[in-house]
Amino acid sequence: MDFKKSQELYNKGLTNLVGAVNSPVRAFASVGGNPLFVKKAKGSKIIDVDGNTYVDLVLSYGPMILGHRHKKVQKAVSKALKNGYSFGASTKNEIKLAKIICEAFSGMDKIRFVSSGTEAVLSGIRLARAYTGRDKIIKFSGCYHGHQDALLVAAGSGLATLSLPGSKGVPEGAVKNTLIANYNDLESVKAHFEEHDDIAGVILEPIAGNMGVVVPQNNFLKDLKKLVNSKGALLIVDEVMTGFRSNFGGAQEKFDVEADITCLGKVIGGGFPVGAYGARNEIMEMVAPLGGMYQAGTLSGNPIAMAAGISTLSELKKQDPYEKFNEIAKILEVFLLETAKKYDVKVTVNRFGSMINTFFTDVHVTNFEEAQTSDTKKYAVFFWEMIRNGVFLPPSQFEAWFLTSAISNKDLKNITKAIDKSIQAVSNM
Ligand code: KE4
Repeated sequence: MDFKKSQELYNKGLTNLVGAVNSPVRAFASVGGNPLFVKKAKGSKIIDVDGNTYVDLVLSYGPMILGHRHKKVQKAVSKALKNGYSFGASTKNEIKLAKIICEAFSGMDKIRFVSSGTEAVLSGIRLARAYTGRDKIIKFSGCYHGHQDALLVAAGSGLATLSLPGSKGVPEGAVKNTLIANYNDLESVKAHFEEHDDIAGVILEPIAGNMGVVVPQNNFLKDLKKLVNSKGALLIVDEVMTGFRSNFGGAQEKFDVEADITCLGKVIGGGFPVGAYGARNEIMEMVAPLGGMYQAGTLSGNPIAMAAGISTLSELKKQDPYEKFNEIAKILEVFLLETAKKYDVKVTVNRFGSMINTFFTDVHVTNFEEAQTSDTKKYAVFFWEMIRNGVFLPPSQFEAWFLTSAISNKDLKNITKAIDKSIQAVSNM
């Protein structure tokens, strides 16, 4: 397997693109080596510019749940293109996609489309503040909600202290209203409510997918919702990654917890730029043009993206692949654990629906601190061995692997073969 053309494009890309990428994780910084450049994809496969074919478990970090270039989506997009690309005016398909999504989320009467998950979350945060008249927001360490200033934070010295900017260019003022709690630790949330009476909302990923996969333990989500609402604050559930991934609708449904505000992205655009936020009427009616909370977007509700979203969700509803996802994820989990045992490599595996990943640690990972016990050098060796054996994983330990309904039994065989060779490579480090 050679990566010569990717290397050439990488060197060329360095001239006008920062790190030759348009999103940092694509630079492969945490696994070393240079990024692969993709030529095309179809179904469960992705093909790089050197002609190497991989079973794709990145799926554009979630959106390609039906696999690449699904015929129904391709047809819907081609049809939409014939009518025009963008109008700056409303279209019928925005109503259609809004209806499909609101019917899938019990807590959502209305939705507003935007063009990315970041935009969905920043709007959701603003909405919580507009509705409650309060300023502070609690987020959980290890959860990622896009790159808005207020949520690019690092924990202060003690958890209860105020946050510090987590990125250059984020002023202290931008994070002074952001508090950090520990995932799966209700006490850490309670501590903030004891300290502050101006908390507008608490935001979390219902299944965390940005620290590797971390699943809520016991009744964490239910207890959190009760606590948050008892304090007059709102629960903002960031389903950008989890929405329509583990069931048709939100992961919140799996835990029988109804968000006050839901943020969406990825799958609802089927690979085109779509984000969204939604809530019950009394909250959404705060949003302009009905209410005083301003939010806008030139390409919001873009007709091509709407066509992709409608066809993706309609096909997903028809396929109902969720049981199949659970079965495949279980097979991968068992195989990973057995293979790690065979080669005496310490791993733990977390999964939920079509999201799974392995940590190179023997710690059961339930929060970011535990996730950080994973040996990222071992992950780097594992990643490149999987690449060489035809499987494309996220180039970072702290991401989720995604399943597509286009995966075949042959793909599964290739993945398990690759896992065996890759875990063996880790054991020989
Ligand atoms: P975007 O702005 O990237 O569309 O969405 C931000 C976002 C919000 N909320 C959650 C839970 C997310 O996972 C994301 C984005 N996820 C990353 C993958 N971990 C996107 C990949 C990337 O940054 O290139």
